[in-house]
Amino acid sequence: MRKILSLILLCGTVLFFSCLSYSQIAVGLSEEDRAEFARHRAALLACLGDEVAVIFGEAVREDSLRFRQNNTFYYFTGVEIPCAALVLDGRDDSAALYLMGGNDNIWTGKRIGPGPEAVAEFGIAVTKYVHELPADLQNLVHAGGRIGLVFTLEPPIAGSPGEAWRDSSTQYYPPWYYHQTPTQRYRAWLESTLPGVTVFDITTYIMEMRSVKSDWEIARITEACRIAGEGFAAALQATEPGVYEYEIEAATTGVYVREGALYPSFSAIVGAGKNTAILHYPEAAAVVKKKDLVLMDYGPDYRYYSADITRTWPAKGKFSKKHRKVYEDCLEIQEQLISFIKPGVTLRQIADKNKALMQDMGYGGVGINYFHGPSHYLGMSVHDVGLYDAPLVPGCVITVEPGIYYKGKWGVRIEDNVLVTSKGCRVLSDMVPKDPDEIEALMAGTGNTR
Ligand SMILES: [Mn+2]
Repeated sequence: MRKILSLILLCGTVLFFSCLSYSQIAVGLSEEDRAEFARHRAALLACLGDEVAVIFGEAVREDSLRFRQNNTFYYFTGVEIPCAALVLDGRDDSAALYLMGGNDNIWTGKRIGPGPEAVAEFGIAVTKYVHELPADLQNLVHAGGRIGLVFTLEPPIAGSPGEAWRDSSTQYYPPWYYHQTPTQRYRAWLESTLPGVTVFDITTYIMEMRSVKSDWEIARITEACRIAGEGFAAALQATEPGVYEYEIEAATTGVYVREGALYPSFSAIVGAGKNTAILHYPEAAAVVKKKDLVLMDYGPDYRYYSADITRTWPAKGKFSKKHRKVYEDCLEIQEQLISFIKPGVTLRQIADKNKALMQDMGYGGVGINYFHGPSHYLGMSVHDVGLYDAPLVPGCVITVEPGIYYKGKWGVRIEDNVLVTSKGCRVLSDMVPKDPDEIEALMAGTGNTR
């Protein structure tokens, strides 16, 4: 009887937890989600004082890839419908959501339009049709007035606001590629729709808000890290001499998508042999050879929050003496950097410390190392908003990713994601196998991912 009872209990537990994990990937917003987005709007309204701001959502994709909202719009609404807009009015602290109307039952199916369903789903009291936006803005802001706009918009996937869609992108690429950024288009449209109105930038407010993560945001990043752990375990097990680098990527991507991370945080960097020494090696198209190390830098985007993890492992499942020595030194440096992180420290100080540690350990000679920055902010974007010289505060999430490279030959990089706490920091990605013995055990099929 007791056996049957415990069996029932076990089945119940399994069922309970599988339902729990299923509900995590269900489409739609929870009460907690709505409350979080409402807090974000309230915080921006507090910054706006008596001013008005408009935030534009992402347009319909021309490339037929899965729609992904831009980070800023998602942060304030949770809306994943193309061509939406949000108006915040600081004079009465009100918000209005503008949506396209109607369902497309033939091609794309259900789409929430303005009305009671949108009010209930997004928790914004006023919902309207997007075509009402111009007239509403004209009623809200008159000549001589001001309207806030995000001048530095992020690209649809990952990348920090400072990295793409920037008005200064022509300094990196020929100007014909970036004739007009979305921001320039929005701004031009606002200026022609609202003659005599000054359009001002609200990016700074949003950057400050987003650089400190709430518990709700930390939970999403932690979930992204957990999914990464599963993905890397699959990658280790998919590795053997003779496979292509992209087969390792495929094993990982399969796990990410299965776990509800429908986008990657960025394109996978998977390299074997000398490709491990190319920091952002993009092809993932070479064959893994017996004596190679494999380096993978790849994270899932779980419901608009990123993980960014790197691990390095031996193709045949056992580190050579030479590889293991460098791997363990890299790990030692990473552990020292992690123990250095606490409120008040800046990313520049972490980078300086990284370089000093590497030089002390003999990795500063000719042909060795690039000394790339070992840390960047992480959040909705893989290179998230935050300032290089700003003292870290509790709630900041950053990466710690020292790398040791023999230029043109091979390299090791180990990357984890850490949350700055009041006392120091906490590693959010410690479920991803990292200890060399643990990696070898997992590849031999006897390990587990904890
Ligand atoms: Mn990184």
